[in-house]
Amino acid sequence: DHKFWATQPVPHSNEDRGEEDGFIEPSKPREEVRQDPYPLPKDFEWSIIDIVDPVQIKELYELLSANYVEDDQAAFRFQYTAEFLEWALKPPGYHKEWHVGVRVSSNKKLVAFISGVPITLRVRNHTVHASEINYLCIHKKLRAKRLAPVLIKEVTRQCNLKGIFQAIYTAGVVLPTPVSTCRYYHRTLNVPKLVDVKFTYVPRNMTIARMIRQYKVANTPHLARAGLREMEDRDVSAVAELYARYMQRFDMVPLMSPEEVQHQFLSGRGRGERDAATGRRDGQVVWAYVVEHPETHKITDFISFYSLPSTIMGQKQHKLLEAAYLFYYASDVAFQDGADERGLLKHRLQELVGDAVIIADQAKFDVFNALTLMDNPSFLQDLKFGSGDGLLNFYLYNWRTQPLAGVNPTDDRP
Ligand code: YNC
Ligand code: MG
Repeated sequence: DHKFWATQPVPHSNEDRGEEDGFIEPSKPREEVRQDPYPLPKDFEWSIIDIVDPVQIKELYELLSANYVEDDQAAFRFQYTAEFLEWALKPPGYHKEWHVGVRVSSNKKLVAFISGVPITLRVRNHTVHASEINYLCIHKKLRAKRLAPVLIKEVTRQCNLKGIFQAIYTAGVVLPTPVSTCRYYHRTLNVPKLVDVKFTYVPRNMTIARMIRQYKVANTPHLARAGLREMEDRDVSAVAELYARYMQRFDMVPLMSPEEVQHQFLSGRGRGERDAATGRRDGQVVWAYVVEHPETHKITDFISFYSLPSTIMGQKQHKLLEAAYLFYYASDVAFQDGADERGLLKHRLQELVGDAVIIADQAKFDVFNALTLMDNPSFLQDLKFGSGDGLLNFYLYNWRTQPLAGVNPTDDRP
């Protein structure tokens, strides 16, 4: 049983979702929201983390790199970079009060964190102004002390004070009650390293040499001649329109203003010139490309991915697993009548994401990851992504809706 979650405005089972989409608890006027912070155990104090301050971002980076999410075997742990955190936590309209830290009172050491950032979601036919909750982390020495519920209630209070009463969050763990569940898929790039660090293995009846050939990718993107190029500032409005139109296909999507498009796809592109060999920039977090039609100069497609390395634990030779994650994409092929039925969209997405895989390989990523969401299931297998053992559950706070098309975690394995 869930002592904490039982008290929260979330569906307690799929039968508890009701007929009509909408809130579970009504919003409150600001003066009715609790005004004082929730009490912490003695010796601890609340601390708003100022992400603009290099000292504080480093403290957060250090807390997460030692204590954040690990895989089930405790072989890999996410290692968010300072640049990544700055990108993730400072979207347009962010509130510094939603970056909630806990420090030890005596020495001010940062020992816990939770964050929210504003997001506008469309859930089926409703627009929901919500908070995206992420980076909940408690130092390993303070686990299982019921501190997580206090952090969650405090960030909820901070959201409520800004007039936000709904949230979206994801977790590997199953809580009451996922609105959707996705599986992770992995596209091997650096075969020898992934085998060395036991991210993958050489199957029986296979040799490493054959495996290297199997996962070899081309040197240059196939759509280069069709107008594939890096996204630039001048593309923001075209990409925002293409994104908005394409995302109409799905039941739960973030709606993005041009400012948000600029932030999500361009603000994390790093500093200075791209490295001649890898195409990477210093501190680059996000890679975004568009296809500009050679004659009409219309932006017909866009594709993006981000960099999120993991620490490899207990390994001498390799310390860091360089992983690229498929992010958003869109293609105007989707708007042609019958494109889905004729397989045109599937083919185009295969080219587009296949090129992202090539670019990531050039940029020396070891693996390219994707979830079974959006149109991903249509091309994952053809692009040699293999199903992983990780699942990601999606949750909505204080919002009722029927479960969303996703994956049944028990029957989607090939
Ligand atoms: C989790 N991931 O079930 P019950 S994901 C939510 N999300 O409560 P304690 C979680 N709840 O079951 P610990 C959770 N994990 O008794 C556990 N819980 O009702 C619940 N790991 O608390 C759990 N980061 O403090 C139980 O547990 C209660 O010391 C137990 O701390 C948990 O960011 C944790 O995986 C996860 O750092 C902090 O294990 C700790 O174990 C840790 O005794 C490694 O807590 C890092 C890690 C989680 C990544 C993420 C999304 C978080 C969403 C939080 C919910 C947001 C709700 C919406 C709020 C805004 C509303 C508005 C407006
Ligand atoms: Mg605890």
